[in-house]
Amino acid sequence: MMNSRNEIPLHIVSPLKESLALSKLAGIQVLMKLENIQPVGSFKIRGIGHFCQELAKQGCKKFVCSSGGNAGLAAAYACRKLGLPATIVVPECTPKRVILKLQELGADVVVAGKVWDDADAYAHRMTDAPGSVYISPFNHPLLWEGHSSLILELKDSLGNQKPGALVVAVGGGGLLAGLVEGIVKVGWSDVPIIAMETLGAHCLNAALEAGKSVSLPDITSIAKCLGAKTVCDRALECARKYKVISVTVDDREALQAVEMFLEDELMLVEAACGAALSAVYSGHIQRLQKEGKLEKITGPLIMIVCGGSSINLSELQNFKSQLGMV
Ligand code: PLV
Repeated sequence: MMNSRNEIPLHIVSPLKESLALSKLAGIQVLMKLENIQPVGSFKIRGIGHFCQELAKQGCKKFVCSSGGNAGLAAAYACRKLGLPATIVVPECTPKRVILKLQELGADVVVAGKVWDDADAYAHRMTDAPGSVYISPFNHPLLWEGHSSLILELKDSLGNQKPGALVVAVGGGGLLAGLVEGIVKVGWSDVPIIAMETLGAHCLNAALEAGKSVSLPDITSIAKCLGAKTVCDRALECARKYKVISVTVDDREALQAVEMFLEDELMLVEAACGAALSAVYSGHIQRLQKEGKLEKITGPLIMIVCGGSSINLSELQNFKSQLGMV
C-alpha cells in the first residue's frame, strides 16, 4: 500500500501459497498468506510501519511502544528505517532472545510488569510528558489501515475469486479490525472471518459471551502475544457487525498446530499463530460447518500465517514439556 506521499511501505507483499497438507485436512483449498516472512517476522510491520511513517511526517521524533514482542520488533525496525529512536516496553515473560533482537535493531528496551497490560501502563506513563509518541500494538486507526493492505494484496492475487473464509488469530484485535477494514474496502464484507484465540488469552470471546467489553483477570495462555486482557473496542464492534465467528482452543491445540505446521510446511511460528492454524489442524472449521455455524465454503480458505519471532526449537520443546506433551 502506498500512502499519501507515495513512500515505499516498510512491509513486503507477502506470498499467497496453497498448503496441500492443510487443504487435505480441511477438505477444501487452503491458501496461506505468509506474514511470517515479513521483515521482523510478523504482520505487525504493516500497521506499525504505516503508523510510524505517518507520525514521522507529522514531525514526531521519538516513539515508545508497549509489546508482547512482535509489535515491538516492528516498531524498532520501522524507527530504524526512519532514523528515529524507539523505546520498547515488554513484560517480564519476554524471551531474552527477543530483547536482544530489539537491541540489535537499535531500540532501548524496558522490561516492566508481568503481562503486556502492565508493560502498556508503563509505556503510557513514559509518554505522559511531551516529546515522545505512544504506539499501541493493536489499537489505532492507522494500524488498522496498515493491516488492511493484506486484504488489498489478497484481492490482487485472487482476481475475481472471492475467499470462502479468512482465519485469523486475535490478541488485542488490531489484525481483525484491519482485515475487516480491508474486506469492506474491496466489497467482501460478507466473507466469514474465523477469529481464533487460546483459552487464557481469549478476551474477544469473553467480551462476546458477556455482551460487553470485559477484562480477563490474568493471561494464563502460553501464547503471550495474544495476551491482552481486554480486546479493543473496534474489534468488538467488527465482531458484532460482520460475520466474525469466535473460536477458542487450548494451548495444547495451538502448540500441536505449531508442530504439525513445522512438519508440513517447514516453517516455525509462535503459539499465537498456532491458534489460527489449529482451526484446521484441530478440525474446528469442519465442526463449525457441521454445527451450521459456518456456511458452506465456496472459495478458498485463507489462513493468515501471522508469524511471530518469540520461538525457536528449544522453546518449542520447553512449552511441550510445560504442557505435558512429551
Ligand atoms: N501481538 C502484540 C500484542 O501482544 C505484540 O505486542 O506483539 N499473532 C502474532 C504473532 C502477534 O504478535 C499478535 C499480537 C497477534 C497475532 C494478534 O494481533 P492483534 O493484537 O492485532 O489481535 C499482547
